[in-house]
Amino acid sequence: MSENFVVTATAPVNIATIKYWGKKDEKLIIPVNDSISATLSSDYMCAKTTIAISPNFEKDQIWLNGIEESIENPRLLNCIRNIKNKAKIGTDKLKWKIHICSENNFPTAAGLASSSAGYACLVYALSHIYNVKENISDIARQGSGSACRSIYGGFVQWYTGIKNDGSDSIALQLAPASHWPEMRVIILVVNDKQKKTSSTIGMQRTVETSKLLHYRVKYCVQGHIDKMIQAIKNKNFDLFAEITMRDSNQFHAVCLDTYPPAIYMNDTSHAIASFVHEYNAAANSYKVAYTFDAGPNACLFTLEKNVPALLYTITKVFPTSGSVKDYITGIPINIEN
Ligand code: 2P0
Repeated sequence: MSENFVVTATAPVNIATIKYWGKKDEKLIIPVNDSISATLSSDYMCAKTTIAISPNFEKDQIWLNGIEESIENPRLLNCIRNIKNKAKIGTDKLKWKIHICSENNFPTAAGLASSSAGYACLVYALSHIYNVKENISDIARQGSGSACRSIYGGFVQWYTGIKNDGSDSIALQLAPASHWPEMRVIILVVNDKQKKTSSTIGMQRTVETSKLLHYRVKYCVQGHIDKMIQAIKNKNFDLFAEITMRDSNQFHAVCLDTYPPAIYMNDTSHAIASFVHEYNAAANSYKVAYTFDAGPNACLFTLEKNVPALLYTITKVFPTSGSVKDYITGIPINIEN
């Protein structure tokens, strides 16, 4: 692997069922609470990154979705530096300039977890170029917090950790996708425009202004984490669905408690949430659960047996919504050469 000076990797997004929102260390990206997510199959929603190093390149350069961007991005430079510090290639090659070309096959920064896939992919590709074999989730975390969870497939927990240097703030797999192969995700794309308040700015403002966040972190999240682990372990969809929706609702309540408020859900998002509750009530059981990230788009978790009837009803109730059906994956990151 150390002789590969061009590498292409793909990495999928992950969808949090227990949300990360707020940092206790902005620079190291250490979260205020643990979070749990499911990594999707890389077929539909993924980032693809090609990295090359060469003695013939004159300068470091990066292109995102075909457009050249400044390489002077502190998080990006941090990831490159951290990987190079662990590199197992000749020192001459460490001096070669780097070209990075990254693209998403889904809307960037529309609250569809694009940064999670982007930085997971970047750090993974870098680790192959520079021949780094160690755990890289703590490096991916320093690119974008949620990226550390996309390093693994299936159901993943990102631990806050207790060390000040963030070295134990890492992601680990709770269960592989094969543990619960019936689980499905349906994404309802409500709006694919770039969101007004980035997650980074939004959560910073929340930490500074929301008392509700402190209540959430002190009294609620650990309970959600414990129940979510139990739900995944026992394949208990009722519990999984209830906790997923409760945590999403609390996260958006915290966003609303932020001052000025960070508003991510719109009228259609709320209509989808109401629809889910009505759909479950009519069935007298949990058939589906919603979760919303920092944007209006809905991620619905359901079981394979429920997908046909659910999709049929969704297309009747929300005729213009674009939807993507996806799976929880066991192979989070692919390397192409
Ligand atoms: C999550 N989100 O757990 C939550 C839920 C959005 C809502 O992780 O500042 O893009 O780069 O660490 O990772 C979005 O946060 O923020 C996010 P940074 P990131 O998936």
